[in-house]
Amino acid sequence: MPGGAAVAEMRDLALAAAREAGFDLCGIAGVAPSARLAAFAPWVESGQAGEMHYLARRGAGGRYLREAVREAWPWAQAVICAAAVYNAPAPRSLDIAHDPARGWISRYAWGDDYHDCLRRRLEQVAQRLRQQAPEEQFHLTVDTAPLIERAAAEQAGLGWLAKNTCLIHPRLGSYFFLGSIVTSLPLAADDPLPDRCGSCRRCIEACPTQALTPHAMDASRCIAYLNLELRGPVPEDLRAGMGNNLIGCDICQDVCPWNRRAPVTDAPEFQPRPGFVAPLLLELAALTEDAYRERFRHSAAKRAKFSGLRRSLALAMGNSGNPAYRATLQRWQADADAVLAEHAAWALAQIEQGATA
Ligand code: B12
Ligand code: SF4
Ligand code: SF4
Repeated sequence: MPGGAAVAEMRDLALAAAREAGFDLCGIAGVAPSARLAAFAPWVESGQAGEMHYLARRGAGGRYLREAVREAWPWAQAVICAAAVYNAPAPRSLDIAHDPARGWISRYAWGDDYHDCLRRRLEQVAQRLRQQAPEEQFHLTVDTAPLIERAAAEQAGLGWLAKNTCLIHPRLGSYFFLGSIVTSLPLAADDPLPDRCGSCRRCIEACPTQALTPHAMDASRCIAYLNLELRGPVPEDLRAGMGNNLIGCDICQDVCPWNRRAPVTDAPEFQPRPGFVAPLLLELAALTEDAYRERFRHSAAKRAKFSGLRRSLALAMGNSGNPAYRATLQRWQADADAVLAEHAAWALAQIEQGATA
């Protein structure tokens, strides 16, 4: 293990390499137990993770892997946390929420799949560190490892864990991704930033499915869970709240005052692909499965899968109340996909109710 001065140099190297790789922020978190991590077990045990069973994976000793960084990486001494802005200059979801012709794909999914983009950048950082300390361990992750990345990034001084549960940076807002490198290097940790939500509650009040309480989310009610993670039927009491959201949901970030002047990125990989900003419902509904695969190749939006997208399209059509969707919904009502057929029937009932009201 390198000594004091050498470790300080490695810290500087990590921060400089992150900047050169295109990250907007980088900081270092320690791996000691924390109040944030202690909040994980009660959260997952109360069922708020819904069907995201991967979140509840346990280590050999029976504890949740996410409960402590060293559960998954016993050799860990620090976490290098980096952030990349994905905000692009285009409208907010609420600007088109009442357009019956259009649906909403979340901002984070407009460009190329962030998992690949951030991983490439993290690889550049790790490569520089490995050259200087080939005997040390470096585990790179964007989402997939059992690390609560926002809790680590909060400790690394990248922002505060806000009431909408997003990490917000006072200059960048919250439209940024996180990537992390768990390392055996004993890098000195940064200081966290203060919470600046104050008395604001806009996100909590704007959430259409009442998924938020201050600093905590019942993910089983979150629209991003319902349209990206949940595979079966959407609970009926949450369908109307989904509005026209097809992939993810931006509402609690779009209403946040810290995003009002959030900077945009010029990174080519995060610029909106044609047809991703506020797409026409009928245009997406006409995609065959092959055309769907082509359209969403290398996009984070493909997590919804063809069946999930059509299920959300049916709900968006029903929620619009627009009779123009009758023909598509009638066809889907007879579809071999039983979940789609049932959602199409629900949507048709909404349109008929609207027509007779
Ligand atoms: C599962 C998951 C989801 C789920 C569940 C979200 C959730 N809140 O858990 C769903 C599908 C709903 C989701 C939605 C979104 N996600 Co997501 N998601 C993840 C993932 C893979 C795991 C998160 C996790 O472990 N959750 C478990 C819960 C317990 O953790 P937590 O929400 O962070 O909770 C912490 C707080 O509650 C806090 N806490 C507890 N008590 C208290 C008390 C106080 C006072 C305070 C201050 C804090 C606090 O500590 C908890 C940890 O114990 C992470 C990547 C990762 N590996 O971390 C990305 C991640 C969190 N998601 C991300 C993004 C971008 C999104 C979306 C914006 C995508 C979209 N547009 O639809 C939305 C945002 C919704 C929102 N308001 O958070 C980013 C967040 C970036 C940021 N700036 O915050 C991450 C980090 C992915 C990445 N690599 O960039 N996501
Ligand atoms: S992403 Fe949407 S549904 Fe989820 S908590 Fe935020 S506003 Fe609510
Ligand atoms: S909308 Fe208000 S309460 Fe919610 S995250 Fe933003 S500042 Fe915090």
